Amino acid sequence: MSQIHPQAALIERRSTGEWQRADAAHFLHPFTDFKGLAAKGSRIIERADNIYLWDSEGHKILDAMSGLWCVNVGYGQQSLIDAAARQMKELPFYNAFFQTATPPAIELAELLAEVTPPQFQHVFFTGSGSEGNDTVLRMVRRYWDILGQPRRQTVIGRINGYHGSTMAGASLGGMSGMHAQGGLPIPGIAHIEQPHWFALGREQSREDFGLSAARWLEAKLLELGPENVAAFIGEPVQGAGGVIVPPASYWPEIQRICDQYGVLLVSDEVICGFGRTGAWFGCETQGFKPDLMTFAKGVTSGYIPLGGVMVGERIARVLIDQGGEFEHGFTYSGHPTACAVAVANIRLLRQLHLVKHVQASTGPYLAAQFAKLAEQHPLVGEAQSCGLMGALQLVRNKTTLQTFAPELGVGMLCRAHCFGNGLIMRAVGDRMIVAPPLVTTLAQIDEMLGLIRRCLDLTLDDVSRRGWL
Ligand code: PXG
Repeated sequence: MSQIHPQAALIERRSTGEWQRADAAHFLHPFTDFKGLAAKGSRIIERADNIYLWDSEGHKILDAMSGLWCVNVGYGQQSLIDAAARQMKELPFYNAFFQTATPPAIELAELLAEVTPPQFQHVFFTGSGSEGNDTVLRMVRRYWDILGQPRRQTVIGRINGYHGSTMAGASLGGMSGMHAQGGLPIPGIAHIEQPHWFALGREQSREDFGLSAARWLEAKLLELGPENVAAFIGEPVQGAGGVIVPPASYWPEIQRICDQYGVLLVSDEVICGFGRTGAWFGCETQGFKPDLMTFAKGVTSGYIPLGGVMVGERIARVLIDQGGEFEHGFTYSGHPTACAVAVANIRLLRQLHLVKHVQASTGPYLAAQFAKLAEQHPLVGEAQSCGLMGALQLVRNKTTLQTFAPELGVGMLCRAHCFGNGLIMRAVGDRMIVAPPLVTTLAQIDEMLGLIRRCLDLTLDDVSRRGWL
C-alpha cells in the first residue's frame, strides 16, 4: 500500500489514565455495568498482530477469543486491509435499495453461494448478526404468508441460545437476563431447553440425551400446533451460552422433526460459520441441512461489520417468484467496503486452507489437549470442543462432578487470572471458553494451554485458600 496519508493519523496517543477517564465520561459499553466499569477503568487495547494483542501498558496478550469469536484469519492480514483501502478509494459506499448494486456486493453474493451448502444460492445482506436474525424472523413469516399459511408465525428457539441483542434477536435467544429487561420475548417466540448434557442429562448416555433433547422440539410443536409454527432456530454449537457441543444424535433428530412437521430449520452460523468448527459451516459438522443460515463475524473476520442471511432455494423461490416486494432492508445491506473485505477474507481462508487446517490438525489437537486437562486437572470436570471452539467446565469435585455455587464466581476468578497472565479467555458461569483465530498453529495451541494450566492452578490455589473445595 501507499503511505498512510498524514490526515489519517487522527487517533492521538494518550496515557492509559487519560483514555480511561474519557472512556468513563462518555462511552456506554455493551453488556456492561456502567458504574462498575467507570470505577475500575477499561483495559485499553491498542494494537494487534496474528493472535496477539497489546494493551496501552505494553502488555502482550494471547487472544484466545478471536476478538469476539470473529477474527478468524487473525490480525494484521494485509489483503483485507488493502481490500478496504482500495474499495474506500473507489466507492466507499453505495446502497442497493433502488435497483442498483455494487461490484463487491455482487461478487460476495456469488462467492457465498460457492462456499455455503448447495441449497444456498441467494443472500440477503445486513450489518450484523442481530439484524440477520431480525431478517430471519420477518422472512419466515413472510414466506408462510405468501404460501397462504399466515398462522405459521411462531419461531421456536432455545433457552440459553444467543441470537443477538435487537428486539427480535434477544427474543429468539433464550438469555433470561436479557428477557428480564424491556419486556422480552416479543409475541410469537417460544423456547425449548438446550442440549446441554452436563447440566441437564447426566443420568442418560450422551446419545440418548441428544435424542431426548431434540424431542423437546417435537413436544413443543405438538403443544403449539405445528400449523402455528414457522421455524426452529439454533446455533449448531451454542457459543455465548458456553460452547455447548450437542451429542451427535441431536441435530439429525431435529432435522427429522422439522421435516416431519414442515417447519423451517434455521442455523445461526454467526459464530460457527467460516471455518470455526472445522467445516465451512457448523451445520456441515453437525449433519443437518438448514433452510436459512444467519452469518456475521467470521465473514469479514471482524475487520469491518457485515452480516446476512443465506436463503435456501425452498424459500428463495417463493419470495422471488410469488412474493412481490419484500419490505425490509438496511442502509448497509451490501455495503461495498464491507463486502470487499469479506471477499478478501474468504479468498484468504481458501488460500491458507484454514478450514482444512482446523478440521485435520488444530481442531483434533485442541480436543486431545483439552481431554488431557479434563483427565488431569482437579478443577476441570468436563472438556468439550468442536473445531477451534472449546469449553472447560470447572467443578468442585471431579469425581461427583459437583459444581461450585454460582454466586462464588469461580469462573470470573479464573478469568481474572487469565487477564493478569496475558491470556484472553471468556467465562460463561464456570465454563472457561476458548475460540482462538483459525491461523493459530500447533505451537501456539501449546502456548495457550500452558497459560490455561497456569491460570487453572492459580484458581485452584484461590478456591482452596478460601475453603471452597
Ligand atoms: N447469533 C449468534 C450465534 C451470536 O453469537 C449474534 C447472533 C449477534 O450478532 P451481532 O453481530 O449482532 O452481535 C451473535 C453474537 C459473547 C458474545 O459474550 C457473543 C456475541 C456477541 C457479543 C458477545 O460470547 N455473539
